[in-house]
Amino acid sequence: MPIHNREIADRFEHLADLLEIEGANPFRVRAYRNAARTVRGYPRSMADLIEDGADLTELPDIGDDLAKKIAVLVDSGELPLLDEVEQRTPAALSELMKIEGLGAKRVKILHDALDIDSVEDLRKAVQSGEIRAIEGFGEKSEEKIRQRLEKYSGEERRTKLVEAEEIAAPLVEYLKKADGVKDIIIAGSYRRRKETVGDLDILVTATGALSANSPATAVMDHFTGYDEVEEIVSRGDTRSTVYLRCGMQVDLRVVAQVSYGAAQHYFTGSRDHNIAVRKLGIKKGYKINEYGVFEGDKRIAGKTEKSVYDAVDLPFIPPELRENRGELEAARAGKLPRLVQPDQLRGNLHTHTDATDGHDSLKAMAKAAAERGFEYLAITDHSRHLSVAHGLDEQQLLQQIRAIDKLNETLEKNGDGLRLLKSIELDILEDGTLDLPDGVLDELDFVLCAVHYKFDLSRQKQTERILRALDNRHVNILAHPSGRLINQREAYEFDLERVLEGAAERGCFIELNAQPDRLDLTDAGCRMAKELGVKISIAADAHSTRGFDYLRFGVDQARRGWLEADDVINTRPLKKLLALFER
Ligand code: DGT
Ligand code: CA
Ligand code: CA
Repeated sequence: MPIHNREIADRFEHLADLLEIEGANPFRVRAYRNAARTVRGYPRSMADLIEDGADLTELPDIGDDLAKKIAVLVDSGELPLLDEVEQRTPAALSELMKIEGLGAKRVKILHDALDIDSVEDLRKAVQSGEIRAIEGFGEKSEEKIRQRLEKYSGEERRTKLVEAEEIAAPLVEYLKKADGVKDIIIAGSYRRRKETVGDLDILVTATGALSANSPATAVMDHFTGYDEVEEIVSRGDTRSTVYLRCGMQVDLRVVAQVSYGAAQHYFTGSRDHNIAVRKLGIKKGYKINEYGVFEGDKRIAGKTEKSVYDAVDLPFIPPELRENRGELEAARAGKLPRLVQPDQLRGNLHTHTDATDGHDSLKAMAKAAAERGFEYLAITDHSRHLSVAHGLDEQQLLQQIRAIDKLNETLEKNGDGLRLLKSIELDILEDGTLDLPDGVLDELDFVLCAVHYKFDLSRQKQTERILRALDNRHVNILAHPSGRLINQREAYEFDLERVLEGAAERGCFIELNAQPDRLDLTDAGCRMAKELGVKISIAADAHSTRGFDYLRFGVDQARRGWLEADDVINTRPLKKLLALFER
């Protein structure tokens, strides 16, 4: 079986973790992390690319050395450097790094001081009170670690939506090939576009299947015979559950054509939404389940999803809203939001180039944006404080500004319809001041600012730090407002409501970062912003020309947060957008 991109990426991440713990050169560590990111998100498998004779060094962040390592991994499943590093540094230390608040440095200190090699070791050390005695830790740290350990062990593993897509896409292609399969849909949280999914719930209809003496045997045989199936948990005539090699659970149900809409509705959920809809049915004397809407024994609806909603006198409710968070009431009142759609975005307001930690040049990014039909693209490289990303100082930013002006002239001459906006992703320093002086900020079209370090301030200090940054009249947008990385790093503590109120008062905007591991704001955050009158920028935070693909995940999240086109600043034409940046 060929190795998955995900497996390759995991190995590189693991290697990067261990190297970081060893105190290796940060740029070397970052090289493996960047490679992991490239491989993980790549639409074709490395194994296929190699088989086709493709040159892997053409991929972003993959040089000769990494290309060779990938080739060896695909060929033999081995990453010799990782084996070598694991000889020196216990493999389980990289798991410790996954515990919130324990970076490479602290993991190394724990290892050196107390010989802590695993989560279990850490737990014991916390219980015996040994941590507080280590220099630089103290009682407070020990307590924090204890709390985070509790959370860590209790956490069920959910899969990021982007990874679920990578797992689901080939499976769906495979299922389409089963004898007689007609319709196929992935329901559940996947269809509601939740940022993470627990398992995949797939529904199919098939010709011939489910008639009196024709159970869905062929479809089930085909499903359980999928190459990636590691374990068959249960197998029935209409329903089977398996675990895939990657650990993902998949439920497959074969449903009759007459029940397809009811099944879609039921298995899309959420459970709370279903229960609320079923209650509406009961009021009208109907029974609603996954087979249909019934009046007595008579099926009165259920072939399409719309027919289910029709039966309870409601308009169709988009899956992203189905969380029983007021959508039924809104639907009944004719007040469902007209959710923002991907094609309504006219540009992107968060982009990096190879001047800092992006992979592609200014020109390449502009070209890719023009090809997508963007009206504008803001260049927001990092500022100097973020040295690991080669952040720009004042002179370098001025240089970039001149380059953008020049490129804009060319773009205008060529009639490309794209305008580059001059901006920066400015670091918010610990005291809430900004990383570059006002003078140079005056030269920009707008300013994005963000917290990139000192995540451990108290809630009050962090909130004040951010508000102080927004006080600067040059600042327009707060990027990835909570700093969380899904499954990797929790949000820093701060008062989102106060920050949103502060943004509203100051005429600032909040970013919904579309990177599938950020999606920061959350859906609830989007709704809060909308209620408090703060508009959102759905931004790709593109680090390469392919990075614009992520915008759709941002749109998914915005839709879950009830946002309409008007709530999103980058649905506006350029002139109107620029007017919003006048504070
Ligand atoms: P997940 O997988 O944890 O991300 O979340 P879901 O929403 O995909 O949940 P899952 O896979 O347990 O079930 C899929 C859908 O099936 C769920 O959204 C609603 C429906 N469902 C499951 N169990 C029940 C139930 O006990 N009652 C009702 N009304 N619906 C259920
Ligand atoms: Ca599910
Ligand atoms: Ca399920």
